[in-house]
Amino acid sequence: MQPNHLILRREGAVGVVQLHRPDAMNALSLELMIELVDALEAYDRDGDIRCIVVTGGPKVFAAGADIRDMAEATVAEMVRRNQFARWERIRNISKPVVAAVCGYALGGGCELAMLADIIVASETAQFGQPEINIGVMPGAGGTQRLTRAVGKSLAMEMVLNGRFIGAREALSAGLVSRVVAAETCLTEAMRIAEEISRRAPVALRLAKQAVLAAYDTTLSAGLLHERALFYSLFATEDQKEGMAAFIGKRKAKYEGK
Ligand code: DAK
Repeated sequence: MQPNHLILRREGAVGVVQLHRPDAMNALSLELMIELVDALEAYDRDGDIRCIVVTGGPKVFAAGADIRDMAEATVAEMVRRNQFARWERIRNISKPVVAAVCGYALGGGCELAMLADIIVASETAQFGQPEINIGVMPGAGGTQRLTRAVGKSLAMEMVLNGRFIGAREALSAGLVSRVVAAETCLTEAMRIAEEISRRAPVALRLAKQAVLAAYDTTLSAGLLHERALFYSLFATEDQKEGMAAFIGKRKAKYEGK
């Protein structure tokens, strides 16, 4: 069944999810979030997909959670909705995810972009956590992931004062990995995703896991974790294939085995 607020397409081994709620700045309504998590998990299970791209429209990635969904909610209702579980499922996507961000990535939109593994920003991108302007605060990782990415002082300005940062500032602060012209943002993200998708699938997933572990382990625990994952890759056919291909001066053909 086609989702209402997403456009899904695939190019080779890259699965693309485009947020599409243009009349509401791609606000992440409850329905959109259900569709988004389902789509990401479907790509994660799909043996033909090796990398995922998440994008929005040319003017807005996503302007946050849908304020209308939350405006009248009580604590009990928010608890019952258990939206954190849904966000957690995005965090658990095991294949690499690249976000292509044009225009506003605000509140939950910025948090969604930060759940991606790589952010490609267009010159027009604006990142912000403006929840303070509507009497709340980030609720899907903004205070944690943003702080880890850009450091305390800038994160505080963004969270306490609703300051937006543009693409260049996001690049120099370490929030995004590159800035490109608006017209080429999705193409560039697709190019990176396509390149990633040619690499050994099991190694990709474990390498992603290892980098993410750096967020919440000590260096010693992280190094041990990395070592165990590294050893385990010697049980894969892809490791034999990759190394044999290098030595044989030919292109490796990875099967994800
Ligand atoms: N929610 C609902 N509608 C939104 C929206 C949003 N976040 N953002 C924009 N819209 C709607 C506007 O109401 C307007 O609708 P109509 O009036 O035309 O029906 C339409 O999109 C166009 O918006 P504007 O007329 O405002 O357009 P402008 O170009 O003037 O301004 C803007 C664009 C993006 C600067 C502005 O719309 C804006 O400031 N939007 C709100 C940004 C914001 O405050 N975002 C944070 C929302 S709170 C959680 C997980 C996540 C979250 C919470 C909990 N759990 C796991 C529990 C996240 C919370 C948030 O993100």
